[in-house]
Amino acid sequence: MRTVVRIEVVHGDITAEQVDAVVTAANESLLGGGGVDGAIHRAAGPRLAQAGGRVGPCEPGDAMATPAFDLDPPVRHVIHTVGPVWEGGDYGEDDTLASCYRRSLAVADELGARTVAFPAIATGLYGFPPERAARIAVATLRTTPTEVTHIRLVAFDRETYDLLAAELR
Ligand code: AR6
Repeated sequence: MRTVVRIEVVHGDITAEQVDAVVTAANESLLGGGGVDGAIHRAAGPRLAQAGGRVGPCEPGDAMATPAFDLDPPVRHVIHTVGPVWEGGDYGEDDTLASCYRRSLAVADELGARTVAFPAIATGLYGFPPERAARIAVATLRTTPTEVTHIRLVAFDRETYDLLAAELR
């Protein structure tokens, strides 16, 4: 296996991405929540929560797949990953976050997904400092062996966009 060919940052709503798989920043239940998870569940429809309930629960740092249901093609899969709740940084939060990105790529490989969109996992409700999260996201995605060819880092706000763009330079 090689590493990802292309990683780019884009500004916008992840539910509009045209990729094989979208990653959601879920909670352990995989039944849906707020933030990006809420947006993805609204777009995918109620079957997403039912499917999440069947495959979950999911531990922080792990990732699990379901179909994408009502999300528009070409999106076929939702990869649910659970970030760390930020507790100051001394509780393994960095490793858990890196594991979210690694495990999401591994699940994408199992699904045969080649293009994957990621949100800024754990930087919303879970409170992970955005700059530190951007560094971990880019470093992990750059170094993890995978068959995924193209990653789109979807920033919902300007600050996240700028931080990810700076890491990619
Ligand atoms: N597209 C892309 N990014 C988005 C979108 C969107 N539509 N909406 C929000 N973001 P968060 P977490 C950004 O809170 O911190 C849920 O309730 C947001 O601005 O969604 O991992 C789950 O069920 C931020 O940059 O996820 C869990 O309970 C990033 O997505 C909990 O929140 C992540 O923010 C997970 O918290």
